[in-house]
Amino acid sequence: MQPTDKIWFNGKFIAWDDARIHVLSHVIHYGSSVFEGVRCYETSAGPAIFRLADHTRRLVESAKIYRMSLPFSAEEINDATVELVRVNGLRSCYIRPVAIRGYGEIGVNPMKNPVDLYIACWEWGKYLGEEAINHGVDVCVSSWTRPAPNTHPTLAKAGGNYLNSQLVKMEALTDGYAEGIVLDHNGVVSEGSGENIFVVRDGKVYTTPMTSSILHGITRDSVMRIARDFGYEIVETALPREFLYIADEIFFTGTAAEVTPVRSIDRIPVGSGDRGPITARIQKEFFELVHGDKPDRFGWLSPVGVPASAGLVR
Ligand code: PPE
Repeated sequence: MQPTDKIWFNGKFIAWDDARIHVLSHVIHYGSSVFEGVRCYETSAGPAIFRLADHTRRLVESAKIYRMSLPFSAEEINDATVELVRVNGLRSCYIRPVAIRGYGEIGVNPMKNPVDLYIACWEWGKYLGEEAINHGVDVCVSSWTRPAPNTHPTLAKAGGNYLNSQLVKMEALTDGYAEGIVLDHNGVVSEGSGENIFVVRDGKVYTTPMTSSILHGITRDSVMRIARDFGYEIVETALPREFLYIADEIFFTGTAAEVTPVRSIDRIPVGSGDRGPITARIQKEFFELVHGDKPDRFGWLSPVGVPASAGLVR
């Protein structure tokens, strides 16, 4: 990770190296954080943040689920995010807002601890590799299961949820795969360790529903809207594991993963074993939209303005 100049902390910009917390902060012991992952893309009109308001909304909602009162409004968080990217003079980056239960008391009850909000950003390339975007990744079905309903709420993007994701990811990597697909407590497909999943069969585009223990991804929503625009039928339904083995095409979506094709599952080739045509079409449209190569017809981009490094604003 390449450090940048500033991190936003509770309304102020602080130096990257000063963004430290005490070892007895509540979050360290009990996983009590909610966070977001947002991307800012380079466009011909300068950097632009992709679906910022939707990410901030999900952050606020994740906090709400955990009875965490954020010390800043959605509007203030949006403004701070834009300002952070500008102050760091980045043309493109990954942005990580994170709200933590901080230092004060120890014990499960988090309600006496302060809630601290940080926003950091840094340059982050392709999540599953450059080659992955063009030719796809080899993945497995994980031996782990996603949290059951009414255990760890998966619609909250909470730090603690990622213990499950880490088990999935480590197992997949150890066994020679790029990623793992996790089943839910009913044994049907949920999602990847950090991505939603789409399956194409007979020209229809399938994705797993909110009731399959997924995070309701913002990239997932973007891809559904793009695919609908193209006239594809979108089917949001529970998918049996073996549906993956007879798919024509499969791809992952996520802020970090963007739109990444899957070329094999458990060493069984998906379709031709390379990126499929519908995946390629959706992926191309996605990248053109995020980079502003096409008019922003969905209103997804928040322009950052002139980078501070250009010397015009500080
Ligand atoms: N499911 C999970 C479990 C998940 O973590 C993500 C994002 C998604 C689906 C896709 O959601 P969205 O980004 O809104 O399209 N995972 C983030 C964290 C990745 C990481 O390694 O950290 C991300 O992609 O930013």
